[in-house]
Amino acid sequence: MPADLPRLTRDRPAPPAGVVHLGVGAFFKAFGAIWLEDAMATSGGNWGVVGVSLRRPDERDKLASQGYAYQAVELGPEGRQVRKVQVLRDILVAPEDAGAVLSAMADPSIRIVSLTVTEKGYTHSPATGRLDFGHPDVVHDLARPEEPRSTVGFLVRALDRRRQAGARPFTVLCCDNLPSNGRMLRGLVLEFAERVAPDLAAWIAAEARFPSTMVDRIVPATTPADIDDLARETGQLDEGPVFHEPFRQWAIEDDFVDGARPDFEAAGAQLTSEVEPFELMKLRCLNGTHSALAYLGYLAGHETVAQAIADPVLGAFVDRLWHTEIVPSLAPPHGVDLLAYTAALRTRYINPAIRHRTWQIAMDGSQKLPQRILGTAADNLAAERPVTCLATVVAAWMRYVGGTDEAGRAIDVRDPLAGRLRTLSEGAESAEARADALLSVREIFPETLATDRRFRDQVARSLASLENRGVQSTLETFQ
Ligand code: CS2
Repeated sequence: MPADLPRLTRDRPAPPAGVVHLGVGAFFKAFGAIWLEDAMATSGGNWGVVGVSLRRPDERDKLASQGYAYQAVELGPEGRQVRKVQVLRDILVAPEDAGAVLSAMADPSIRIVSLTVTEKGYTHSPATGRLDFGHPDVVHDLARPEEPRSTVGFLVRALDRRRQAGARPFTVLCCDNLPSNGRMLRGLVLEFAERVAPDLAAWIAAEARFPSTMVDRIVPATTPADIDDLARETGQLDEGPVFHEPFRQWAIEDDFVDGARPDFEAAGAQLTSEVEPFELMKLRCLNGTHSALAYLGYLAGHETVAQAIADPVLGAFVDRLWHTEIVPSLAPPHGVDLLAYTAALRTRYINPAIRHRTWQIAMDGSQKLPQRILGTAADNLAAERPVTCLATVVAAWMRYVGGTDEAGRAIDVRDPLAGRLRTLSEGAESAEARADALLSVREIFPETLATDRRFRDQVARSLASLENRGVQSTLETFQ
């Protein structure tokens, strides 16, 4: 990297703050931040963003010396488009100063606290959607509410400060890939608040708002090579660029405290009273097949989604998964043709400019499988529809968390339950025993699903086949 390149700078001041965003990472920078900027460009408003990193200082360290401006690079089939995003005002790092984060959230000029903290950031049990009171961060935050560590701990304490100050609450805008994400987060916040003080819980239940949303844009992690290439191309060093596909979709339940929100509609978002059909469609059709391509693709030696979907055997498997098991489980949102939707997904996956690593998507499977794969399987079983492909995705995940790929190389499995999953996998003497051992993890698999013979037997069969014959020949039997 030529060290003498000038640093990217801001060319206009950030708008006054109206949003605190928890979890400043590539997805927020390429999605929420851009919608906010677009909404302000058309309709005005003070919706500048104070970002919060709940874990590491990296994002602040990269962006501080460029005034929190960065570039968003759209990677289309016909080339790239670079845009400077200037909506971020600051980034606070929670472990360095939890008090500063709480003060920002308690400031009455903040009307929205939005979140992209990933599935595991909610300290809940993925199978039940209830708060995990045994989680070390939840235990900590109940004991020391002034110095929270968890997302839920921050939300409850900040809302409490506003209540005590006689201020209005903020709207909590969840932007993670969880089913009924706003409603679920409201439940977690109320469970926690109930333990702190029942009257606080009652105030939050009555006054705060937690709209559910469906968010969609593919944004792979930025690599050092991406940063170097962009610097060479633009002649400026930007340490925090993001790279994303052209497509974006945001369906938002129109339920904000005092109706205070940016004009998202002007920027093309869908404000609706019924967001659930959008969420289910996206989680099952997109994220479900993303996870399928991640586990099967990684095991078969494919580095990216574009490579995996281009593999004829994997591509045919994903088509079958959509058409015979996912689409039949869904009631489409009004006016949406699900076959056109899945065809468009295929085109998005194939975009070779997007290097979305299967390894990245494979992360945190224990937190992702329930809403991406298992809900679909449970619905299909209840309606006597097939689960063969869905069970095979679960088997591929089991093979993956075992920690060795088909060429005998170690897999760097990242998952909050990684250690336990590995132990269960290694302790079992056959594929069948391994399937049963992993199906017994109740944070992931509800008992009714895990003990359903139709599902359990297919998982065991597919796992045995993946172990003995590999991905390619296992999937060939589906053709
Ligand atoms: C992906 C998502 O990493 C993952 O698990 O499935 O981040 C996916 O790219 C987005 O949800 C697309 O909107």
